[in-house]
Amino acid sequence: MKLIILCTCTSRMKLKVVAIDENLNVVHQNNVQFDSELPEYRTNGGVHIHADGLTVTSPVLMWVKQHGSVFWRRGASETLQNLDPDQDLHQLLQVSGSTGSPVWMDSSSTRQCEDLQAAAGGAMRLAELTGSRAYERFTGNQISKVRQTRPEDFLNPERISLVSSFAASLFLGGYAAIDFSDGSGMNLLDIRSKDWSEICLDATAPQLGRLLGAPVPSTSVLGPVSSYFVQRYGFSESCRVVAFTGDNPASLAGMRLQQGDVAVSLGTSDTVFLWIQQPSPALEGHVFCNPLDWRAFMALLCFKNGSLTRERIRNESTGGSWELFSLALRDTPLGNNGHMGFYFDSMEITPPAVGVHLFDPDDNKVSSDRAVPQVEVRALVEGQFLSRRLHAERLGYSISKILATGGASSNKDILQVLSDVFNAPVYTLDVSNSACLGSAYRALHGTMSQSVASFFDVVKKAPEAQLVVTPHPAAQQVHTHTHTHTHGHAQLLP
Ligand code: XUL
Repeated sequence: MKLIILCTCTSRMKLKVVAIDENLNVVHQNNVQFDSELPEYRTNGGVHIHADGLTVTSPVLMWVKQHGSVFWRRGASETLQNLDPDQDLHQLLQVSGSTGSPVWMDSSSTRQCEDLQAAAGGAMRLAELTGSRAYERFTGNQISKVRQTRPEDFLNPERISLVSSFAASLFLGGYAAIDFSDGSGMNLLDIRSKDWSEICLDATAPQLGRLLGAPVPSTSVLGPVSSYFVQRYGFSESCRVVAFTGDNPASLAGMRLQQGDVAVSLGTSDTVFLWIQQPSPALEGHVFCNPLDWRAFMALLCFKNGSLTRERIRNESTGGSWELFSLALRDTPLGNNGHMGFYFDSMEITPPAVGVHLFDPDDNKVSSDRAVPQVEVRALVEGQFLSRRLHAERLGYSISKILATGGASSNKDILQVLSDVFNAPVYTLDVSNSACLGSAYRALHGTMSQSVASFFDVVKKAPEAQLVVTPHPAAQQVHTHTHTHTHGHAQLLP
């Protein structure tokens, strides 16, 4: 086979890999489960949750997720360039990097967020500049917090990477640039000029521009793969490394999302994202630079209580069985006879709320302990999707067709609820792991002459998304009612 494009992609629980050939066929898929296969890191669900309940970190060498940061110590660049092909990477890298990397679930940097917003002239001004008001998980605020609270980790760093550019650095054997798209999740990048914002850099840490290096378009080729990978793993010397990016931008590529399509990812986090031509940032949601076309943008809404919350209710209400969870959805009516729930097991991102809020048909708040298990299952899933829809509509996004991805997109009963709540048909791709596939497509596109082939030309032979479910004819009526009703729970939709 002439060409294999290999890409890795991390999620909170596991590291995944997909390889495609030049005809876009998936020739290999695999993953490493962090908790069970790398028990030495002692993670739970891939992370360490600290005693304050807000700080969430992961061991750097486990290659976790976006919005994480890696602080390289002085001398690390030299280590990277001279990796000994007779040794494992994790042995060689003991000398570089820091111990715990704050990850996207972290919500402990509120003070740093407030300071950044004050420096930028307010939350809306910061959103106008960087695409988002200050968010705790965004890397600039995390860097600020490390500098203030763990000065020993900030002592003379040589470079600061995102987890995406950290992983690219390993393949490159040198520091890899941060791409515009993942760089948009830092509260530091001016999404219009595509350069670091001086105001934000100054408010975050001294010399930060130098420590981050210049950001590059997500389609950039960064250089040849390092000799370590050639000698130890037999990579071809002509293999090139294309800029790595975050999971949501990679998913946009994997779903070949075009203007007008809306993707709903039901994975580690639930996200709603779409391709937009012009940025109109708001106090809610994010605008990122587009990973496929540097002139365009992507809008993103992120919900922290996604799969983990579905898994908790599955464990508590249906004995850990997805079959019984699905049955509960089939056995309960659209609109759940007026029972409604909002489940924020940990501090939610959109909206910033916490706790379980379950309401009976008369709108009285009831305890989850007394709920009938099937009713609770539907209350959770309908509540999650109602919230996704309300927040997307608030930002003016109209949704007529949904492309679903992420782990839960393989469950047709969950997708039926998604379709009913949005009153829109739902499509999926064969591979539910669109972030990984998207990274492979991006790599293929990156290595071709981009003046000759656009991304969409390169992936035009990829399999089309398949229609999985259409909304029930009564869905619009039922959910217009619940929708109006939901607006009553104003505290959950601040
Ligand atoms: C996006 C975000 C999450 C993480 C984890 O801004 O924080 O989607 O990427 O999936």
